[in-house]
Amino acid sequence: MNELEYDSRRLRDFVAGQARGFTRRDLLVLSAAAGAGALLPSGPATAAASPIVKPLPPELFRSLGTNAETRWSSLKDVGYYVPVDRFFVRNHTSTPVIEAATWSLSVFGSGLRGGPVSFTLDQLRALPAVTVSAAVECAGNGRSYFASQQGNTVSGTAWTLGAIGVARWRGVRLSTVLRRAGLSRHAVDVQPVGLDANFVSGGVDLGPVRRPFPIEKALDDVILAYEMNGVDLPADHGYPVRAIVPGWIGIASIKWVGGIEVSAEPLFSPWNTQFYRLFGPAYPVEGRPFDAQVVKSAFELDAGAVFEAGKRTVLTGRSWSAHAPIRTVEVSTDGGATWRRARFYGASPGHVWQRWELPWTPAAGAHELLARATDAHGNTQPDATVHNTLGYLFDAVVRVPVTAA
Ligand SMILES: Nc1nc2c(c(=O)[nH]1)N[C@H]1C(S)=C(S)[C@@H](COP(=O)(O)O)O[C@H]1N2
Ligand SMILES: [Mo]
Repeated sequence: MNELEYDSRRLRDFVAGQARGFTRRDLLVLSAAAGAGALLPSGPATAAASPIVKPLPPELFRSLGTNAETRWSSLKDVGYYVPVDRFFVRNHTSTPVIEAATWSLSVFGSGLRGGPVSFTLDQLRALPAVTVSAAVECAGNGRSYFASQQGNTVSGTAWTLGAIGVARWRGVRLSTVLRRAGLSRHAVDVQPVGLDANFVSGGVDLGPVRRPFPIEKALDDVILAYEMNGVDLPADHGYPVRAIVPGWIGIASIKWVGGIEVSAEPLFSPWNTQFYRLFGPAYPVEGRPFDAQVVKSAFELDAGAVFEAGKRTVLTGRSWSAHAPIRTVEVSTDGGATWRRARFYGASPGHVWQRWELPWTPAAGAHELLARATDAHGNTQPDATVHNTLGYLFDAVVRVPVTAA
């Protein structure tokens, strides 16, 4: 699927007002009512329950409201896959409690030949299963660097680089489910809908978390996952079933899926109109839609890490691109003055990310570490990312301060 083509087609539909469920006028009204600050999550629906169920020990996570990001230092000496105990969580509201025994998935809409079809968890598990290696990465991963490195003003969760995780997801291909449900050849868009609480922004109830993708992507590599790293999907990651949309921004991978709309007309939701579009001086007033992730790199350490001066150490990290396998990673330990090529190690199933290492013997004092990756299509990381007001797709080289003493 050519995402650029899809995005520009949907942009034309949107501007032409062919946006059932969410119009350009709604967007303008909401944007005016809400203001930039109100684009932040409104917090847990009830004060009693934590928005996240699993423990969030500070050595593994940085808590950010209803969300928690992985500490990169916690990925050192951890294999290719991110264990559930340190996998980041991004919740618009709170992790819901869902009983698998009473749960069912309803597939419905004008893109089916007949009426709605529902599936129990046992029925989904009885369908042919696949296992895929894929990342879930928030579109806002790295957002805080717009402010700290570039002096830009952005709104949204102030992630560093910990809003990504790679896991082995097992489930059923969405194509299998759609065909069983009676897919019509007129279907154009598919939209999973979450069972978590409606998202309220600026006093406006935007309904359940949902975001459409084109039928071409749905039939290509999307799965409905019920296992993560060999165990039942944990509550925070979408139990009992979530979508996994490889290569696309995390919001496409809807958790706690209760329904899937299959439509013969383009679908729109606040999550592809009001949010998850590029707004700002460099973009059209209606914003530029996007779906795919960009190239990024991270060191497996936390900013401010302290090394022993004069002692050889091995810097490690990971780089990733949604478009192609990583081809090279260059590292600078002197603020970008000189660069060395990092050595790749380890298997990379699915080429979701690439692990790398580089020896370094730091002199006493302050240092700035930088890593810059290039993928096999030549996509690389710029020195600065073009500003967008919601702080998405930060792909610039991150400067990591460390010291040796
Ligand atoms: N139903 C539902 N699905 C959702 C979300 C949500 O709040 N509700 N958050 C989305 C966003 S923005 C991201 S980045 C990913 C995060 O997945 P994780 O919490 O399993 O890491 O889930 C997506 N799916
Ligand atoms: Mo996200």
